[in-house]
Amino acid sequence: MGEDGHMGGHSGPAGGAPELTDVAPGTQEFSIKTTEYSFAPSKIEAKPGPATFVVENKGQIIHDFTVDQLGIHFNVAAGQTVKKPYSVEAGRYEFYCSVAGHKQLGMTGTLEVS
Ligand SMILES: [Cu+2]
Repeated sequence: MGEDGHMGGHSGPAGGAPELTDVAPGTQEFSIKTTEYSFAPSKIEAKPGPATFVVENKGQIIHDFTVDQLGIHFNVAAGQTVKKPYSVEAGRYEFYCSVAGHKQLGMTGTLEVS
């Protein structure tokens, strides 16, 4: 049992008032797929502010998603999808997998925030 089923999503508006959600206005979400040994896409363009990264590991071994300058770092086990909220500042950054050797094998990309 790996899922706690606590997504809390509502669907279907019930009236004229705007729906309230638990997502802050302006929150942007980026879906990234990873495998041995690459990220797709390898270039992400974001706006400064809250940014949620959703990394799906379609490979056979663990990978992670790391951006040193922004304090982003989380592991994604094989076959898992991990979603993490962060905040990003303007700049051009390298993201990569910090598992030993993986960056050298091609697990890098560019995160451009402007
Ligand atoms: Cu990796």
